[in-house]
Amino acid sequence: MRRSVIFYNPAAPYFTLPLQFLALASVIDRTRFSVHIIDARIEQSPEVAHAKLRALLPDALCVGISVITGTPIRDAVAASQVVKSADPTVPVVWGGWHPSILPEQCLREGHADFCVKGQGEMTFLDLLDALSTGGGFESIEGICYLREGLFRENPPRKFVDVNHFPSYDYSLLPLERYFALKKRRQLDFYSSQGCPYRCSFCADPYVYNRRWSGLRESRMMTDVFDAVGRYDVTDVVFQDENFFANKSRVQQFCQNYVAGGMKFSWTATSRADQIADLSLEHLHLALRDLDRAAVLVDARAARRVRAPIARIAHAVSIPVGLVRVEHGRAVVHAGVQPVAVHVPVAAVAQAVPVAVAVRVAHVARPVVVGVGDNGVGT
Ligand code: B12
Ligand code: SF4
Repeated sequence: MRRSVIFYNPAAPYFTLPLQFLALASVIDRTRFSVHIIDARIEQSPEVAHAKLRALLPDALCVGISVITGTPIRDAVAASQVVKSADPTVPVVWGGWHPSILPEQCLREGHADFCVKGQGEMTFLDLLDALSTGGGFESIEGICYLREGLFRENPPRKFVDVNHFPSYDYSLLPLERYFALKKRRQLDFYSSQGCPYRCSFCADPYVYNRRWSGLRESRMMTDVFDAVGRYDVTDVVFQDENFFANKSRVQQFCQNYVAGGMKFSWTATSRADQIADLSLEHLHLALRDLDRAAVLVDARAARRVRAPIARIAHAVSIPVGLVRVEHGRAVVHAGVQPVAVHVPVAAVAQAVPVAVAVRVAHVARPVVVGVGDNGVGT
């Protein structure tokens, strides 16, 4: 009988697709293991998600929980406790950004049996092998665990080029439910992993050690355009840490987007200086369908980015607003043409010094650029 691998996404008020589970599921041999994804975000309540989790435990080889720092930790802990109280023999694996940064703390709190650090695909595959065959864990790169109270951190796993991984199987998710909750047919897509920069406020340099790898243009194009057509998608959100890290990849994507007469809108994040460094020709190409744009910037970086923003505004002949985030509040910057912006209040409250995305109201093709307190950002 196939054992089940259960993935659990803790409750949080967002409806972003759980791409991490599509990434992990893409490498799992599903003739050996059956994969179940429970996303507490799309369930009526965490309790309903916990009931689903409990019901799946009898066949479970392990439960993988994805954890980012902040409020989702509360339900990550609750879900781990559900597993431990229903069947303490089922191993709980925590992966994602938070356990990648603080694995010892996560393990010592007693909620996880294993933490997976960084890129999860190959590490999780090895862990599944060991769990299903009763093999040892000492040789599995990228995992941490406790043995007789001692924290064991195995050597790090070598970062794998994302082109080695299969395409995501979006049919593993109830996409229509996500579209309904998002109120648009918006698809999240991950076209690259890691980031070559090291902004002081960011988790990326710790987790990916400044490595970056992106899908080759041809693969990216096929995967994105295929998903858009198959699921009748109107908006694509690239959830890459740094979509623009490789300029020629982006240029080719834009060219094919235009040549293919694509109609979907797309959003991606970039370091502000990557945008500011674009040639005028490429700025025009990138921003050609915009009717306005906004740059959200930490107050301390406002002065430094004013000149590049003025240059962008001049080049594209559209209103470009600069929104300062000051003491947790968004302020439309004087002297720059104001635009109507909707900044998610919760995001702004946490935005100092981290830059966050801004959605520009009534914009056909929104551009989203953020800047951190050291003049750079995502
Ligand atoms: C989508 C997103 C959001 C969405 C939804 C967040 C959510 N809670 O789901 C929104 C816009 C709401 C958001 C908000 C915030 N976010 Co955010 N967000 C992202 C983003 C851009 C994409 C996530 C994604 O889909 N990744 C794609 C998947 C494939 O990658 P992955 O999750 O890393 O998964 C891989 C590995 O981590 C691992 N893995 C992951 N889970 C698991 C589980 C198991 C069992 C295993 C084995 C492995 C594993 O394997 C996967 C494949 O390699 C990431 C950056 C990024 N690119 O990851 C930031 C990121 C997660 N966000 C971050 C931050 C800081 C925030 C905010 C605090 C920002 C702010 N100041 O307001 C808020 C609040 C978030 C919260 N605490 O609830 C940080 C988190 C750092 C941390 N310590 O956890 C990140 C990493 C950005 C960064 N570079 O610093 N965010
Ligand atoms: S903030 Fe953005 S550009 Fe800076 S290190 Fe993080 S992902 Fe890279």
